[in-house]
Amino acid sequence: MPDTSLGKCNTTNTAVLTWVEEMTKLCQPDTVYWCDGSEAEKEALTGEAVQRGILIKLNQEKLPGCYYHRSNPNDVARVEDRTFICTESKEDAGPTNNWAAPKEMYRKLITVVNGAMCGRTMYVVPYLMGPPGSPLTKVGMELTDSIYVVLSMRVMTRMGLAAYQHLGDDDGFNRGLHCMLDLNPENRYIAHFPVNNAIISTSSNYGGNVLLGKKCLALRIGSYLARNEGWLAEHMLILGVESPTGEKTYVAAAFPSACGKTNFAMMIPPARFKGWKITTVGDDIAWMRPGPDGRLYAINPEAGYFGVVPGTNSKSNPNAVATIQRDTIYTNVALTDDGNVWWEGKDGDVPNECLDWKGNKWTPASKEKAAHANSRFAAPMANNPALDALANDAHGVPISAIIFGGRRSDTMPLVFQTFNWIHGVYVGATMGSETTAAAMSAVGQIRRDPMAMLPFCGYNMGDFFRHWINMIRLMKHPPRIFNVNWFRKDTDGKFLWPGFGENVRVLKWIVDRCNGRAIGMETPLGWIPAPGEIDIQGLDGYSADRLAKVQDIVSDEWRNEIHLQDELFMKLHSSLPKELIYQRELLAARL
Ligand code: GTP
Ligand code: SPV
Ligand code: MN
Repeated sequence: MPDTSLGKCNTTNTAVLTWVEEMTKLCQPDTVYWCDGSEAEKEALTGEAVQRGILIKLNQEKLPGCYYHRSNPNDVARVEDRTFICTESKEDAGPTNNWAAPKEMYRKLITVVNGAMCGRTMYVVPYLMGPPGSPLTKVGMELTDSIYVVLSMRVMTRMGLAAYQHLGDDDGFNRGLHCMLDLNPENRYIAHFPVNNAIISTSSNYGGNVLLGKKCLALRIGSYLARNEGWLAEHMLILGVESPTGEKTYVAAAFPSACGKTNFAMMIPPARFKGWKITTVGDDIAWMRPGPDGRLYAINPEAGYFGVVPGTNSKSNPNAVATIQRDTIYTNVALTDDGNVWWEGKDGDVPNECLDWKGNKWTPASKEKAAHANSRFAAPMANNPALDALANDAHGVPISAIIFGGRRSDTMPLVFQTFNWIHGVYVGATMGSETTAAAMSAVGQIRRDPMAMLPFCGYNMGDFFRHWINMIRLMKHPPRIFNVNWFRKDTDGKFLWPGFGENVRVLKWIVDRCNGRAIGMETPLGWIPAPGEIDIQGLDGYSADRLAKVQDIVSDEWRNEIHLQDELFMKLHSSLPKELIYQRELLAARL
């Protein structure tokens, strides 16, 4: 018997009811479907998506519960130039964000979404960012006319009735409205209203633009709330390191989009590191607040991974390969004729023929890639064989180290430890990285991406640095701050460091430093490993010479680097904390 309660109104919260009614009047959907997060609902909506061609059912023997989706080719990544922070004054959004006055943006978007759901269904999606019962957890409501968004939110968040339980009679939930429209990029807006805890997203159906719990709520609105409430909302993975003696250390790391967070968070140590185990708390977002013991505690507000697919294989990321074997939505990879998926860098043979991410015939002779460079999997974190035991813990995990790192072919050494908190804030604030396919813009250009938050900070970046500096007052035992770079290249353009699972060699040094073991060596940049402190045994053909190259501090490169920081510092001049200018002068003097 079909479940007749599916889709019916399922809350008595008057704030929710009133708001849904208002939005229904505005968007004029034919039907309003209230989601409850149940299995029956998943089955019904998946069936409908397949029937309407929104999802393609993959080979269920090979990939049980897995589905395939293709985006409109004009809609395959976040759109930073169409993303807006709408605050009363432009200064509150700051010079690194697109700004619009809330009144004007509301006026414009009301025209855009007026009647936008005519002939369509509006899904009411209640969700939690964070484990139920955590003091950090936030409730979001997303109204969307995209069944793909509903099914993805189900994977990526704790979606369903649990959100109403957490909310009770309160009206403190994020109001998110998503209208697909016709995907015309000219009507594409990702608009945030931090003061109203509201988001409106139009004319896109892709990832970070439309899964409103992720970048919009957990980072842009989240960072705004975090500043007001005394915590940190960061673009960081969270992992646990277990040593052979059973010592457990938790680490959070900020790398920009498509710069290695998922890979680092799920890494499997090489044979040489027998007895070491890495466990994943989160792969993209960390919410962190000081605990009563003076340490910084982190939760992962998400429930799934929205990961970069190309390059994922049993050598680079075996845990990810295991995670995406079931209950996964694949977007913009290639499709083989036996209902399987393929991408550049997948295990096994290259297919003789398949359909590329646009649905066109592809062969190994084709000029273009079969999978889009920013093709993604959405997989439940519960599938991860290395999921940390505390990944769902309401209190979160105590963070011993924070790691910053960009994608840099030169200048930045493999690893160094900053001298203290404020020096660490300076290193994070001045981070540079080469741009990637995760955003619709040129790829491979160096830009300043402070703390990997350039596209995600919901207020003035200078005030964000101030907030970071102030956080030290709330922590008796602050995390140590490190910087890494997996992407330095030699003169032949080859990576100087093997990366992936071998990164545990660097991580071990970081853990040793946190736990008072490694001695280190002082340099102008900070503390680096003393000779022998990074174990390179068992690294095929790797020499101490190559390690020295990846750690080299080249003065010309650093002169240029300090100079490159000008751009950001000038841009932020009116809000930049003076302490950071002082840190820069100290660095210049040391060099
Ligand atoms: P977002 O989901 O966009 O936030 O990305 P992410 O930071 O999680 O990046 P991810 O782990 O998906 O890595 C992106 C790409 O970086 C991979 O496809 C790899 O090609 C590359 N990568 C990741 N880790 C390493 C590494 O240690 N060394 C090298 N050379 N490349 C790496
Ligand atoms: C990123 O770009 O940092 C991502 C992918 O994690 S998206 O969800 O599209 O933002
Ligand atoms: Mn990300």
